[in-house]
Amino acid sequence: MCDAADTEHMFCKCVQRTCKTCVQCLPRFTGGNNVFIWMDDGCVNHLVYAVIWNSNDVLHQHRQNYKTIRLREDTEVMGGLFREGQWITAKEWEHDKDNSFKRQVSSFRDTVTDSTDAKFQPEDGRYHLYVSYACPWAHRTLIVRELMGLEESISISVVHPYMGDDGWSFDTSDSEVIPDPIIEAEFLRSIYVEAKSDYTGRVTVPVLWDRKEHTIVNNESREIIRMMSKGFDRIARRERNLCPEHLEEQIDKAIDEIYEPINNGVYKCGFAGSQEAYNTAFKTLFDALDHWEDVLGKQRYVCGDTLTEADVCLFTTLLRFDPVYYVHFKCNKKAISDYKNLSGFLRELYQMPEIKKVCNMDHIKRHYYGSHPQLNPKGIVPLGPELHLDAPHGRDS
Ligand SMILES: N[C@@H](CCC(=O)N[C@@H](CS)C(=O)NCC(=O)O)C(=O)O
Repeated sequence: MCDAADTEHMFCKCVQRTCKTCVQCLPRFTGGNNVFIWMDDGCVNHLVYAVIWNSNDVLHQHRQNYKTIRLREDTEVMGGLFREGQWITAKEWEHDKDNSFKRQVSSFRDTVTDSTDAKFQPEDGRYHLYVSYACPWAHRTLIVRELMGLEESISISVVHPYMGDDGWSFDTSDSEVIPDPIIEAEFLRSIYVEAKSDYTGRVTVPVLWDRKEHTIVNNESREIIRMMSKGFDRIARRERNLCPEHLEEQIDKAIDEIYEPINNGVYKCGFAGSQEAYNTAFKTLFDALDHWEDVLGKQRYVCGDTLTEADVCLFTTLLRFDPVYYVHFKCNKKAISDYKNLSGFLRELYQMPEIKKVCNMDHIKRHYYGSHPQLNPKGIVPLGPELHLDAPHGRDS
C-alpha cells in the first residue's frame, strides 16, 4: 500500500518505472467502479495515472486541463498499444477492410550474425529473450533456444499469462513468471519505450534484447528462430541443425505456407469481424490442415526426414488447437486428435525432452480464456479436454 497523502495521488508520478506504489493503490481509489482515467502529462516516456472518484464534475474539470482523458471500462479492454510513446488501451484488435483480423508488422528487425563487422555478434550472456509461455510465436523461440542448446547463452524473462489493459506484465504472483533483470520493468511495454521512446505499435512477445547496445534487436519470432539456428551457431551447445543449407529454401516456403492459413488462421477465425471473414478463415484453415495431414502421412516431418524450424512453427499451433482454438476461436470442424498424422506429429514433438520442458498448458489456457473479454467475458477456463500427449506417437516407422 502506498502511504503518501491522498492528494498526492490525484496527479501521481510515473507508472512505468518509479511509481509502483500508486498503481497498487488504484483499487482503493476506484472502489471497483473503474472510473479512474489515464492522462498524458506531456512526457512521451511516462504516463500519468490520475485517480478520480466517481464524479463528473471532477472529470469535466480535468478535461479542460489535459489533452487526453478517457474513461476506462476494464471488462472491455483488449490490451493496449503505443502511439508515439504514449500508451493507450484498445477495445478491439485491428481489422482489415474485409473484417479479417490484421496482425501488425514487427518493428525491430536487426540480426545477430557471426560476420566480423556485424553490430550484433553472438556472445554468451549478451542477449535476453522476453517470452510468454502462452504465446505460440514466443513459444517457437523458447523451443529453438532449447533445441540449439542456447539456454546458458541467452537468458529469459517470462511474462504473466494474463494480458490486461497494461499489456504483458511481470507480476510475480504467478510463480512461473521470471521478472525483468534489465530495467526491472513492471510491464513489458517499458522495454519497448526503453529501446525507442517514441515507439508506435503493439507490445508483443517475443523480444530479443541486447545488453551491450541496450536495445531491442528483434521482435519477430521467425527471424529470432533463424538467428538462433544460424547466427548463434558459434555459441550453440548442441550439434543440431534446424536449418540445413540444402533445405533452407524449402523450410522458408513451408513456414510461409503454414503461417497465413494455420498459425495466423486460427486468430483470423477467433477475431473475425464478420461471419464472412470467419467463414473464409475457417475454410482456409481446415484445407491447410488436411493438406499437412496428407504430407505427414508420407513423411515424418514437414520438410522430409529432418526436424527443422518449420516443424517448430507448425507444432506451437497444433499444441494449442484442441484445448484453446477449437473452443475459444471457434475452429471446430475437427480437433487435431481427429487427425491421425497431425496428432502423432504433435505427440512426437511434445515428447522431445527439450520441447516438453517449455510447454506450459496452464499458462496457455489461462492466457487465452482470461485475456480476451470480448470472446469470453467471464474469463472461465474450460477444464478439458484430456489431451493424452504422452501416448505413443507411432512416428518411428
Ligand atoms: N509477428 C510476431 C507476432 C507476435 C505476437 O503477436 N505476439 C502476441 C502474443 S501471441 C502478443 O504479444 N500480443 C500482444 C498484443 O498484441 O498486444 C511474431 O511472430 O513474433
